[in-house]
Amino acid sequence: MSTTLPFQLRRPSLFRNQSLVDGCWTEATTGKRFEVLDPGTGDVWATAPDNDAKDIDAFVQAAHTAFLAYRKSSPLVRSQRLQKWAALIQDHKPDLATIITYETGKPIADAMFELDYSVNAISWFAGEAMRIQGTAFDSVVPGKKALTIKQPIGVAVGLIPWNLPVAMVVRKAGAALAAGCTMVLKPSPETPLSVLSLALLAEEAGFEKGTLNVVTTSLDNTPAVSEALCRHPLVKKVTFTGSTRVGKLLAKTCANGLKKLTLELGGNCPYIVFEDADLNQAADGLMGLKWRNAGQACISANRVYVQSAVYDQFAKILVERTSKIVVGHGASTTSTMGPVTTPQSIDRSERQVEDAKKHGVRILLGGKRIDRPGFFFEPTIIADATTDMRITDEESFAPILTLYRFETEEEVVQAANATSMGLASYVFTKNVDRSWRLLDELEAGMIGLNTSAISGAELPFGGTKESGYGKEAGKDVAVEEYLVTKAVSFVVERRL
Ligand SMILES: *[C@@H]1O[C@H](CO)[C@@H](O)[C@H](O)[C@H]1NC(C)=O
Ligand SMILES: *[C@@H]1O[C@H](CO)[C@@H](O)[C@H](O)[C@H]1NC(C)=O
Ligand SMILES: CC(=O)N[C@H]1CO[C@H](CO)[C@@H](O)[C@@H]1O
Repeated sequence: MSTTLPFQLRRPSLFRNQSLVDGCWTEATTGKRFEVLDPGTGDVWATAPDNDAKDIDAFVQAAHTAFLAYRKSSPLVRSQRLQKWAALIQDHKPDLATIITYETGKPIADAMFELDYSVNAISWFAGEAMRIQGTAFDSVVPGKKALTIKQPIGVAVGLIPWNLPVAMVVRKAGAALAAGCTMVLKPSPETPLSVLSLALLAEEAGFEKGTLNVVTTSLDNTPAVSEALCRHPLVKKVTFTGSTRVGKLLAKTCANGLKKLTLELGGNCPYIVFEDADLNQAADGLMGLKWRNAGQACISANRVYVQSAVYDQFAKILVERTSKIVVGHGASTTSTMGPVTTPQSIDRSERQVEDAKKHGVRILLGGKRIDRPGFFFEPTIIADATTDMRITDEESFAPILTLYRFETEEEVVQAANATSMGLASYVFTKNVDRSWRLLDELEAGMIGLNTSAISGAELPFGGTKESGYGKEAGKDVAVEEYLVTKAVSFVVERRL
């Protein structure tokens, strides 16, 4: 690794590569560090401290000490600091986008999209901070009044994924800080650096030391570090975005201490296009949803169901538009799609395409890894997919778009629901009656009707079934995840 960064920042001091505990930038006790790769070249471009389970107590203690003061802070102060944090992220967008791009591989435009989402989300949580309220009402028992008081639950742990490292920090920390909780964030080993820069900006926004702590760790130490965080007695809440497999392990670990848990897990989302849909609208939505982040999002479309009468026409539109995608390094201004973030994604994509071929599909576009340094896979369109192929059950989490043909509404509802997941579903139709039926029948936590843009701070984000539980945005529900409701009864004078 060279000692200089492969890019120039407008503000070089924004780059941090040490852990943040109690306002101090620190190394792991062992002094070990792990490597961060640029998915666009495969080269190591930075390192970060490889904390292990023994380092965890210091992070949690710092968050707990900070909590004792922060829980008493005025909602107005919390709100103002969140607004300031949003403003600082806005001011540092080009630099943050560059760091995100070198960690995740995504094009700068995708990183900017993530940052815009993040700025909006923090502003929105800043508003929520001032609207946390209990109640006061008459008891059913005469002579008694009933009250509820909302209080922050305590130290929260955020386990952050690599696909949207900044947006996922914001969605968790925005709600926690609004509620009056402090946090320990554990970024994914692929993307620790954007999270550290974000924590620096939180500090500059006025959050006291210990309010937001960041523990970096390698892939090898991730299971032990996550477990130590979940088992720590001072941790009261854990929020995780990632795979269903890991989510189930965390639920088991958290069960020991009965820790409150939010799980945002796998998607395997259906995208349904009826023959009466506006095909251009459906294609626009899919192009944005499927190719952004090279398909690496839990709400990405994994199974695209198209009604028979428009199947060939829709496939043609998709192939035409997808052929125009320019795959390249995320930092190059001409790239419209970057690499996938990890080499494992390439291997999985190859296995999925090979398996699909055995089931007699037609590969309309792509289908192979790209022979160049870095982790590149061609934007791939598979037609005539079958229900028994691997990709039907397994999220692709890669730039693979899979088309299924269907005849009737009943048939497509059954097919769409026939998965253990239930995150998002997308429906394109002009039939109002059908829209209402599908809103009822699709097993999903979120539905896009004639749109693929379903994620916004104002709407509860989260799934059903094995996509997890808990909500990470939306009025009342998101901040509620970080609150406890205390019930108070008191006796008043009985007047006749
Ligand atoms: C990160 O920090 C370490 C020591 O703290 C240093 O040796 C290394 O060169 C730094 N740079 C990068 C890009 O990670
Ligand atoms: C879906 O969008 C189309 C095109 O914008 C519109 O004409 C149609 O009314 C919408 N359908 C429903 C059910 O809202
Ligand atoms: C309301 C509805 O039709 N739900 C169905 C969704 O699909 C699953 C699996 O095919 C069925 O079990 C549900 O009844």
